[in-house]
Amino acid sequence: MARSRSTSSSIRWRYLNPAYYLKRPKRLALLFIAFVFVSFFVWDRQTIVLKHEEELSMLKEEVERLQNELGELKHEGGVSVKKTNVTTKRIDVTKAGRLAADPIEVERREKVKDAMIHAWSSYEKYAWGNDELQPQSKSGVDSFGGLGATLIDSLDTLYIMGLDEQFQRAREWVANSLDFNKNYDASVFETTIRVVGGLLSAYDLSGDNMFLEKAKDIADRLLPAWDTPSGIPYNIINLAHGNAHNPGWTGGDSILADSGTEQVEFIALSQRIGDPKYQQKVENVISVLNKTFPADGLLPIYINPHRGTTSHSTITFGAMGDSFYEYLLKVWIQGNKTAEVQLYRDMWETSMKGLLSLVRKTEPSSFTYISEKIGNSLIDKMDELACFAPGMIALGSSGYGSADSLKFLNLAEELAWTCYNFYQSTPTKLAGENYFFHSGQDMTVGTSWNILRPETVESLFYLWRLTGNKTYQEWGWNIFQAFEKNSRVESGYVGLKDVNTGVKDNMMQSFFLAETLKYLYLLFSPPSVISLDEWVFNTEAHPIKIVPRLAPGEQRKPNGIRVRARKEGRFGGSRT
Ligand code: DMJ
Repeated sequence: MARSRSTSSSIRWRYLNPAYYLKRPKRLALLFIAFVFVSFFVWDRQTIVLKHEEELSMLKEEVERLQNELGELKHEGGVSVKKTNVTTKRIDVTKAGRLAADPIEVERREKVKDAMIHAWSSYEKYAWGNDELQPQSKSGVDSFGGLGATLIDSLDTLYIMGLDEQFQRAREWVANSLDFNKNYDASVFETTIRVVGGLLSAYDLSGDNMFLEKAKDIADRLLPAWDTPSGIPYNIINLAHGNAHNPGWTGGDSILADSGTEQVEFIALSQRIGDPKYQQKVENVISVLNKTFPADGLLPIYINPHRGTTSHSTITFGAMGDSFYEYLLKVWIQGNKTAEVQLYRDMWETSMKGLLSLVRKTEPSSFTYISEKIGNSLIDKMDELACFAPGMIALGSSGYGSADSLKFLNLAEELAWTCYNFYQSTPTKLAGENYFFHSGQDMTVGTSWNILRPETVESLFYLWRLTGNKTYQEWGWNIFQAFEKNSRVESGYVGLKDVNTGVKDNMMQSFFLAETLKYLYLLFSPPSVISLDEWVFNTEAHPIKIVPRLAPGEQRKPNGIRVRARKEGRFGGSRT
């Protein structure tokens, strides 16, 4: 009996013995086919489930959008302040984050978020409502007229990182305490990129109309700056009284970057509130500059606001020139790359030809850099500020045909390597403010401070997004660690007076929270978090949603519906 039980059990187990199948190839084949079939079935089910989940979440978004449009239709007629449920049109930036599986990316992203929490809570504790925090003296300072620059600059970073409580506290301050009626001579450029840009971005992300109302308020106070004989704006304006002028040290001239870096914000504002006047003012600047645009697309940094022409001065992709070139490209992207904005792309491509004429290589290590120019002479100097250029060039490269596209992407990668070495070449591994290039010595630091600037990590972010090369994440991580080591103090983050000695200063620049930490966070986030197909970053790293551009003579009402404008003409004014 015992023997027969063991025999029947061994008969049952023989199916698990590989030798059984080796002797029976037909059964082996059948087994294999069954295995393939079952695997395919399981894989297919999973794919269908995932697809359905995706569709469901898209449908939910669509329902939210439609509910929001319905709400706005009920409130049609101006940008009236209404109690907006910030979740109605809320962009779910973290949903895409669930796709991130790489544990190193997740860990690094969390470390950057910790840095933001440290910077923000120090600001909240010691400088709430002030423009910037002085971490060493644990006090606030109003470097921009008392507009809460750090707070406004931080809104979208807090939002993107999912720091909801902090975002809500900041939102309440903007709603209840932010007052623009200040007898203060403000920089039109700084106020636009930080305050108008920060508020618009907070609006685009949260759907909270209060932010749009505030953006309109400050933009209205800046607008008289464009009332000059040429339309090139004065760079300083009194926020309470509206009288505008240029700084004395420019000899009465306007600065190129200060005059040509308001287009993204003012176009976005016009689109959102349905009033073309902001867009007209800033687009007219480009029309005026285009009338005398040189063949190499390189403009000196000073412009006469009466004649609308440039004065003899430095040509640079660094301080005072930089973001003029950046916005030519970004308005083209913001305008959906349509014929309406082709002029911007054409001007940008012309400027890129000029940029190529400034490109040189160091000896002995062959680092590629962008020199500056005065008259016909090239100056072997590059600002860290010009390290935004690799990102810009990479971003614009896909608009060329394949050969040029590759050429410009290569150039962007070479320049990024140089900028990364601005950091790696110092004892603190943080970059100085500018570099000089002497034959045989590669690069030497000129002005040796570091004020927590973002440009290099900005470019690493774009290059990682556009090439998928993880090397850029490694470089960004190394730079982040150098900030942690040298700049983190008990009450926030400070700059360095000297990148050679590591001696600290006493200022946490608002762009550290707006830009440096945001770009680092996004460097370790999936590309779908603030997708470059849907958003364009202003020069202060505030993401602005790309929406269909208005055709000539069209206005967009607050509900998004496009209508013919009453009497306004072409937004581009006298564009040629
Ligand atoms: C920021 O305010 C902006 O990025 C601007 O375009 C240049 N300077 C700072 C950061 O360095």
